[in-house]
Amino acid sequence: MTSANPRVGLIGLAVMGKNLALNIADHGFDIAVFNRTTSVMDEFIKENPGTPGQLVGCQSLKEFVAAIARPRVIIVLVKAGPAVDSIVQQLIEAGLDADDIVVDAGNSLWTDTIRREKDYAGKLKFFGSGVSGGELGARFGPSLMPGGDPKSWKHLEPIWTAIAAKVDARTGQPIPGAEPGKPVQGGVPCTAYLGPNGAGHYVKMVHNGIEYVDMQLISEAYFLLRSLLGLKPDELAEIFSDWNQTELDSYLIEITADVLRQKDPRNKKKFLVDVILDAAGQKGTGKWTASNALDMGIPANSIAEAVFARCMSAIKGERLIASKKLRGPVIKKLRAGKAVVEAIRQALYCSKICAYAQGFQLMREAQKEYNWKLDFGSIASIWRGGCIIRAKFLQKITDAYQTNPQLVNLLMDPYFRRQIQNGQDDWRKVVTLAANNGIPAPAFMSALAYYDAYRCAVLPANLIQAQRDYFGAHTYERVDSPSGQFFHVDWPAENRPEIKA
Ligand code: NBP
Repeated sequence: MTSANPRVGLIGLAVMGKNLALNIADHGFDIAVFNRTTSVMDEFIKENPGTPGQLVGCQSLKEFVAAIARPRVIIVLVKAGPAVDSIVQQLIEAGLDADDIVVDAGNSLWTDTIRREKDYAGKLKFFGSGVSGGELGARFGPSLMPGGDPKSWKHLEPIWTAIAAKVDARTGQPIPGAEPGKPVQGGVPCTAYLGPNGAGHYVKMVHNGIEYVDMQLISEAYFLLRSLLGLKPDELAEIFSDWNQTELDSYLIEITADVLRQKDPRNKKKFLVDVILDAAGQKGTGKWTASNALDMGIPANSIAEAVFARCMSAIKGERLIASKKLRGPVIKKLRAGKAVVEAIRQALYCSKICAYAQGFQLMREAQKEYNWKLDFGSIASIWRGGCIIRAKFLQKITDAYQTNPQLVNLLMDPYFRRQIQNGQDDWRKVVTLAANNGIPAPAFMSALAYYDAYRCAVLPANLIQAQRDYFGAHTYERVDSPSGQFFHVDWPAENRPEIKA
């Protein structure tokens, strides 16, 4: 017999579910757990005795539903997609009440969350929440991005606030040091209610889109340093460690230094990075972000470029053949010196600012489309700890949106304007170096193109409009007539009159 009295349950004991369940139990919440393959659950219970809150293993969903006090808060962490609907359907059959809250904490597509909230209305309260931070984040403090009915949030809030990563209220820096059974006390939790229906999953998707660019930019910096300076991985690790003491201070830079120091477990004379195949995988959230940018007509070109860069990496066989046939310049090695390293650091920082600017532009557009009221300062602040893109400079983004909640683009914030002003000469030099030496740096280049296009009062789209009118009578607006008036010329005959369309 158990003395436990869970108000919360969790379904799906893979990497994320196991760790999140332990995190919840560490904070004193009794928690019922279930996994489709029940042996996984049995093993999990056996391996984890003595958490402050009790883990109650359940052999069936009926038993699981019966074990939780009402209104139930049930966290689902199964593979995103049809498995979520399958589980919800089974929960309904197992006796869930209309007041029970089902929190989909996986990487679900935000439109699925909007649909599910409607589909299950009256049967249960469906709620979406992004969770970021991978295995360790889930265990000791993730960044949590909840969206759904505000009344449901009231039930989830105490749990989410307790288990989220914490940052120092004054500096915004993550508070380290959580360990099993001893969660961090104090600090500001990296979670906040973001808005109704799909808002949480949308923000999580954009987080992942930014994560794709962040990783691509770091890999391009690594590749340039390596190709131009001929440095070895452990020497590069030192550079990344140094960069982690600057504005680039972030989880991804920190782990890059670790990765570069790692020796091959099969052959200690080699570095692991040198024996890892250069073909990057992806699970789809970057692609969702890029295709949503295309759907909404928002220029998030670096996010798209980062997805395409993974696609390019994946066609390794074709690249191998092409590498023997297609010619480019011979790389002119440079002498390793502070100036080149600093230029690449600046290029990385300026490009990173553009990538975040694009991500926030996307969220700004989405909130119009879905009638959300996203608080961008709050979003940046809950990304300061726990998640994969956690970084010191997120505090600056929080500051920018707190100073001006109507900020149109991050590039227009005085701090970020100054940063790009300081770094852009180096950024341009690095992009030139990459082009002249034939070293691919698509995210650096696309970020610079984004910056230059955004600051350009006149783009060559006038010519595009003329071409469109020529071949398809698509009409154009004139710079000397009010906006919304359209004209057409009967091309190509000379001196044909302009017709108001
Ligand atoms: P996976 O995404 O690998 O899913 C495995 C879990 O889903 C197992 O518990 C499995 O049960 C269960 N499952 C599947 Br598959 N199909 C099911 C079905 N039809 N009915 C019931 N259960 C089913 O696990 P994960 O990597 O822990 O991720 C969980 C969620 O969190 C995903 O949405 C993921 O995208 C998201 N996420 C993952 C990370 C990460 O770093 N891994 C980070 C952030 C978010 P079984 O044991 O019976 O097969």
